[in-house]
Amino acid sequence: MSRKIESSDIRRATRVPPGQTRTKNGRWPVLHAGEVQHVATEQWELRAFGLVERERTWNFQQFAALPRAQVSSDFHCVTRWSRLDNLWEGVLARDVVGELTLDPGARAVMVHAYGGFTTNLLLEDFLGDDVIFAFSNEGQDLGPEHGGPVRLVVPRLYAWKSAKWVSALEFIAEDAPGFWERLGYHQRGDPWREERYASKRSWEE
Ligand SMILES: Nc1nc2c(c(=O)[nH]1)N[C@H]1C(S)=C(S)[C@@H](COP(=O)(O)O)O[C@H]1N2
Ligand SMILES: [Mo]
Repeated sequence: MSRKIESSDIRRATRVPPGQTRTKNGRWPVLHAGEVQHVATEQWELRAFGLVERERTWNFQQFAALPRAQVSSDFHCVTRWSRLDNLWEGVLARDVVGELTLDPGARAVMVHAYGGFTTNLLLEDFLGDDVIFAFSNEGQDLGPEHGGPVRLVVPRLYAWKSAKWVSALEFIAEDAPGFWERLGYHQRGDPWREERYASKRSWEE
């Protein structure tokens, strides 16, 4: 049986962050840089490396056997659409990290995706109780356009942190910019604080 988790944002009096507009009738835009990645479940794997005691790789079958959870959460794209009340099912980031022994020096994670996309998260954000590696949305397996067979979902940050076609977790000592962050997007991306762009380019800091 899978645990049910409600993202704390679901209980806010105001659900739509500043500068955002709700998508109508459950519409779910498809957005990414580059090409849709077609990764068959038989090929898919998730690798954990960097500041871990032992590197680890799960194939799809092994990953799907980890404890399951369902997360209800909102999804906010920095291009100003928000899709409320998503039901995701998958494996919590906490439970994935529970399978690893992180080095005490690990402070952040670089999430890698098939196709070369990357995005960075502080460990405290990655280990939020609502962060999930999702197989499905509203009971439907994720198609390739939405990041299937497995995507990350980080409900409390802008959706560019929710890497589709996730392939690896690299644990690192210092936060470092990923794909969009290097192009001027905010290092953290909290939609409630409108952390859309970095005030300075990260390489100038
Ligand atoms: N691998 C990968 N994941 C990605 C992106 C990307 O370009 N590549 N774009 C992000 C952005 S900007 C958004 S808004 C969401 C969109 O997810 P969706 O297409 O399922 O709505 O995916 C995120 N994950
Ligand atoms: Mo986005």
